[in-house]
Amino acid sequence: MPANQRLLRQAPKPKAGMVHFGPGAFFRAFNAIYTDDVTDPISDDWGIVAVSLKSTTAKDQLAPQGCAYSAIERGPDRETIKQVNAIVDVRVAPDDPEGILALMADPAIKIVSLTITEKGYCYDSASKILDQSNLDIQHDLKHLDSPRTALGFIVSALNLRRKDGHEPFTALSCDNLPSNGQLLQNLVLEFAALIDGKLANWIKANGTFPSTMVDRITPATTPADIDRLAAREGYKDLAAVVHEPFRQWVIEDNFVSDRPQWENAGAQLVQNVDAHELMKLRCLNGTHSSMAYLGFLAGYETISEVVADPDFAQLVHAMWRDEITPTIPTPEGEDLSAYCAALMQRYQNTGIQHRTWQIAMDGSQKLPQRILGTVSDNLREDKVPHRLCLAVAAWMRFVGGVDEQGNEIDVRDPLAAPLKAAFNSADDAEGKVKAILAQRQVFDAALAENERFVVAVQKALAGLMEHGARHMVAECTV
Ligand code: CS2
Repeated sequence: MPANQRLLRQAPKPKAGMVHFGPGAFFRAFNAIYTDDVTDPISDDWGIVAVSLKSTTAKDQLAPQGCAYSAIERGPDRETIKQVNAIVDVRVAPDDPEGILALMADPAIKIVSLTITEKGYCYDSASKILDQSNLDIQHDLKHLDSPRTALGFIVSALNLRRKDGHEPFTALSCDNLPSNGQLLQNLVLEFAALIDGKLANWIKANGTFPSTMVDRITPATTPADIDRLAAREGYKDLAAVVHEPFRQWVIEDNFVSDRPQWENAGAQLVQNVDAHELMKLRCLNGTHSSMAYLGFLAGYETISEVVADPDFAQLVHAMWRDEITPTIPTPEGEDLSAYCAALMQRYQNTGIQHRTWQIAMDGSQKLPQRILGTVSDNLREDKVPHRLCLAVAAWMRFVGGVDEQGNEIDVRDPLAAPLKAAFNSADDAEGKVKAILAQRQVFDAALAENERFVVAVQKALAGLMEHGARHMVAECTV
């Protein structure tokens, strides 16, 4: 069945006011929908130019459809479909970096937003500073006119705006990182200072980098989703996305100039996002990653399958109750136990097929802010969070690359090779744990050398290797 280009092209498009890096499923199911919901295509100039840093996939999917696509909202027993028209153009950075820089230098662009995932920030997650050993960063520092990284594009475009006498755009990080705006600002300033100290000072004085908390569960779209949509609607939409009904966007209200009225679609504009972000990263992403590794090892394919196992559901409840919520302040307007109860219902949504393998990706970049910070806070209170330690051990077993049936695991992680080598450098759990804890990009020295933590993870890994994930989860529920 051909793409129904006529159907997807009918809507008028707003003029471009934003550039967005990272046009994957999450952005299309989240930022683009919030923007679509509040933008009048005739009178508002909030169209989004979406930019991929590497892959041509988003362009291949969106461009033939005039950048329109379907967002499929799936509840446990109901599906609704919305056509989204917020994207006005889609580009691939390596095809035309100069053209993208020229666009970003244009004062009509008020906001540059990012969903580039943790590794897109090219930083050392333990020390939080720019990773100058990253080859793309090295390239961008030398070739500012044809960058490869989001940081390179932002600094280069801000440099052009400064030279042209324009104000900066607001740089809006929408990735799952604590104080993501502050982190982005620090990295941009560090990068800019390596180019020109005056540029760094100008950005510091004039630019803004609001932090945000973003939340909507959005699994990768599958061919079956596209076929099901085609059977229902009569057109084949290669750019379609599937998402849960829930969404939450908390944004620090600190923009250089105007912005879409996202609050009219329910976004919360606040003075400080940090408590919201901590709650979301630790309660949601922390248990998501725990379920991803333990669930994958136990042979479960999706999160809804994982929480259908009463032992796993019990484990997650116990993590929230004893190990996670005691470490976080309650954000204004939230109730932590209601938040966690709602999370469990979201995980149970069988309309959403969120694969444990997908969430397990890039664990080396995710673990510090999702789980290890919580572990450290517990240890500071003289408590050993055994369930989170079991999740850390499951991650170690996962990156070891062989599942409980002896099959190879397709581990996707920038540190996959050193982690696998560390796992294989010893025969027993004690040695494996020591070798992996020595990875300073993931574990800070204080945690890696905490004896109670080391022993808890060693015991958990030994148990996983001997008895398997299901057994260990059942042991850990009380
Ligand atoms: C997930 C997140 O893939 C993952 O690592 O934990 O993408 C999660 O679905 C979102 O953060 C929910 O807002």
